[in-house]
Amino acid sequence: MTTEQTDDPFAHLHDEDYAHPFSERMATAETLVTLAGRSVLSLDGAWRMTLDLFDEGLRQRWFALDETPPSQWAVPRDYEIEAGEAVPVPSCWNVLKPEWTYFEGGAWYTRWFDAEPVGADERVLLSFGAANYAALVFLDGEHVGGHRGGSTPFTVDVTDRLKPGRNRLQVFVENRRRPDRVPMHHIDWFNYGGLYREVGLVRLPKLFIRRASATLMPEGDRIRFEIVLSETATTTADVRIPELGLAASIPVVDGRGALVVAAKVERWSPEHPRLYEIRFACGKDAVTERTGFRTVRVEDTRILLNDRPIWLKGVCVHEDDLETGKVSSEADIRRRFRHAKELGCNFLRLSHYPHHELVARIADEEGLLLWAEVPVYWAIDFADPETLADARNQLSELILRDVNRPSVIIWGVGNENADTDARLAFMADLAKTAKRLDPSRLVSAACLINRETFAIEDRLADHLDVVGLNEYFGWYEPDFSGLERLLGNSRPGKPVIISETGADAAIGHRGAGRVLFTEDWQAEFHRRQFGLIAATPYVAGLAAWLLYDFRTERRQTGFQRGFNRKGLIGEDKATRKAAFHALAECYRTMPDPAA
Ligand code: GCB
Repeated sequence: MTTEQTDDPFAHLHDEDYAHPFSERMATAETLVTLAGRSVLSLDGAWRMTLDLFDEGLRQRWFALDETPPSQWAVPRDYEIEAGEAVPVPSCWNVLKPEWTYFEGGAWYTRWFDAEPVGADERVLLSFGAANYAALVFLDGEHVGGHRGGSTPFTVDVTDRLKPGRNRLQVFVENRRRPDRVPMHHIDWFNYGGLYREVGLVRLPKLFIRRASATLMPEGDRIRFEIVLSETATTTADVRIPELGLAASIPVVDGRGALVVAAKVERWSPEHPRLYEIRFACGKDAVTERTGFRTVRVEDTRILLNDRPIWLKGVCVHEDDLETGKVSSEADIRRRFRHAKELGCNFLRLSHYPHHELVARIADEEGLLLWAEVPVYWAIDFADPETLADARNQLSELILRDVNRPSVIIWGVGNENADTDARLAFMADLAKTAKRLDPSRLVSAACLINRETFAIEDRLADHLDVVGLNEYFGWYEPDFSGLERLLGNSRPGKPVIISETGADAAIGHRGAGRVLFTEDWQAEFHRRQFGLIAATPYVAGLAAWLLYDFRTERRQTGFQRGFNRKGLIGEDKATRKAAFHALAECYRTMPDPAA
């Protein structure tokens, strides 16, 4: 029985199957639509929001309100849109009111917008940059779609539901931590909730370009174009790169087309981040991309960018802000990159989930290399096929969203996951998914150490191009000699990136020797770590943990007070700790491996 099938006004109190009707029509990577160069009507701004701890709104069907005043309702309800708080979108509710800081549950967002009539040859989509973790979308009282996965974009087709004139849009967003989600409930960052990236409305012709990509082939003298349409049409699409004088027709069969064209391009690189404008057109639709061309591959234990060895001087970064939580503005992203460059970086690891879409776009312009990843973090429920489907979908959405970004060179498929058969099968599946969707980039994960042989050995490594290793010798493991032994013992046979290493420091806390939480020990830690790492021939890069201190409930000592303090810069995003200068000096004086 569901609440839909009865007149009993108390049915919702007893119906534990209330969520079932909303499990249909979920947006996935398959339904994702590129917004590159498209005109999007912004639906950001003031919305109304009501917190909902118990999914009461799904039980009572808060989306199916008529808009008559409460006194007219046949059955009294426990919800009124006007009683909600006025909140901005994008935002995270946790930072809007002190009493909402630790709220984990649902929230009903509502706004109205005016729409023109839908033309006969038109599709209308709602687009969402991200909602953490799951979202259900309702238009004028009808359930129109939903999504799960807290950091990837999705679109919902509302062509058949959109009314000319005023429309009421409601989104139920829910951020409960659960053992079967990706990530699961135990994480070392803050679980911000809400509609925290942009929302918009896009109008497209019925036959539209769902995705289009351009990739430089490994030999470097040909570009492969790929296009996917909204329908299984057989037609042709056009591609043009005006600066190269390139124009070609892509044959499209059953809605999909690919073409390889000879081209002489100037390569994109950190020193010379050359971008080209590409225009794809098909029927009445067109998208414009700005992309760059480069190759990346592995040879023995080295990473080659444009066929030259590169050492990745990097730092990890979270999306975390004292005032906005997980909301990133363009100014925030540019500030992160300014700080990373000041540190001497050519590389950032975007931990531990897909960051805002603008991040890779700006990295393309700035000439920074990126590791982008999905939150397959710690003790995921590897045996659950639904969890795998969720992880696979998040990874696919990330790859399809960023496929034209030359800055992204590595897809990360997991972080520090215990070595079980179920984990191996799960993560091998993700590595295969990444390779299938995008053979042009490298796949990595933060792998494990074999404690018996004391070597970098992980069965997952067979499925990866690059072995990531998080290690904290000198911090969680007091002795640096362990690192020396580990690096000396290991024969990984492929490049290793130290995907994390770091130590906590409270700003202004000083002391000599291994005094934890001092700026001095953090600085010394990074110097000693770097000395050992940079001297190891198979190590091809380092992503130091991390650029800024960040909120996390699990860190509660007097020095931490709800923050992970391994930032090289404080949570004010301004105060550089001694370790910032120490690592900057290491990066500055490191010889160029290509020289
Ligand atoms: C790790 C995790 C990272 C933590 C970090 C730490 O290995 O991957 O998410 O925040 O250690 O500070 O302990």
